[in-house]
Amino acid sequence: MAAPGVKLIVRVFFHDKCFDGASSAAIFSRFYRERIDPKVEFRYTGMTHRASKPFEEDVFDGDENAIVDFKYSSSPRLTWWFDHHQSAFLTPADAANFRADHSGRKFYDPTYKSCTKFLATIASEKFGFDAKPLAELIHWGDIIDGAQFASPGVAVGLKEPAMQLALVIEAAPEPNLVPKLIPHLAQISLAEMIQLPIVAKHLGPLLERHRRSIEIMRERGQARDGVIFFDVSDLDLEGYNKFIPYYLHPECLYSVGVSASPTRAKVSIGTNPWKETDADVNLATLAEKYGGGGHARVAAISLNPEDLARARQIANEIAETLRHP
Ligand SMILES: [Mn+2]
Repeated sequence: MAAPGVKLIVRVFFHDKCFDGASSAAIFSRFYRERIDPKVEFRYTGMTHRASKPFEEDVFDGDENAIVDFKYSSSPRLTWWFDHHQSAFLTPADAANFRADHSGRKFYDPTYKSCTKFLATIASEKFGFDAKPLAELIHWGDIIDGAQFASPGVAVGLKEPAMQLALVIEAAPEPNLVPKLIPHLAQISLAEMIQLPIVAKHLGPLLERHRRSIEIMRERGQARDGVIFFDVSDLDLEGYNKFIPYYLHPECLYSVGVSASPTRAKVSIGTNPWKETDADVNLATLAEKYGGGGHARVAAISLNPEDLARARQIANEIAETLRHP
């Protein structure tokens, strides 16, 4: 506990532009305030997967420093960690550092479909946190991050408040928007979240862009031997809905896409969630060969923006591998 009148500063690093990352940060904050220390000020830092080292030592500037839904750091200043990504450790040394940790505050389980549900479960079971008021958020965190939608039409239709909020979190062109949403996310309903002016102002234009992106993918996507390939790196389309390829080509098992933004060139690889039982390629392992990572069923490789030609080459190689596994 901090001294009377003094607020503890807790820095929370979370997977940025990701519904699961935002809801993990929100649930962590509510849990911390209710079960660890009520006099706390949270500072949120969104993390994106980049080619270079994600955490420099000087970023851990809180009294406590937490990472949720993102890679481990072996920094002694890291005091809390929750993750479920297969590629959670940048190096074997980081993995060894985690295994040697006995703080009881760093948790990893790649069998969870969402960090949201993992964090809520650990907080309840080990720290007596009441996660019941967050049932809606946990339910949707697991559906969205685990791609457990009933059909491609549900995933692409974006009718539910949770789906609309996920769109704003993933694609709103406003820097540092998600840290402004996190303080509300574990406090009000998802229907109320999308009424917040900072969410509502983005929703209309993003839904329109989403409809346009479906048409672009319809024109660009090439489906062959069970793999959909598309290159949208010449367009401002990063953050497109990753289920559109399967909505347009439900017969395909894998998708491989190339996109670009001012900060990176990106190869995205995915498995059709509605045909998952047919899949036998671990995409995280495949991506790791090219310096990327992710989950068994969805993974990505991020390169520097000037390496777009290399990204295209990698995407073509991976598409060829997936056509003939
Ligand atoms: Mn996640």
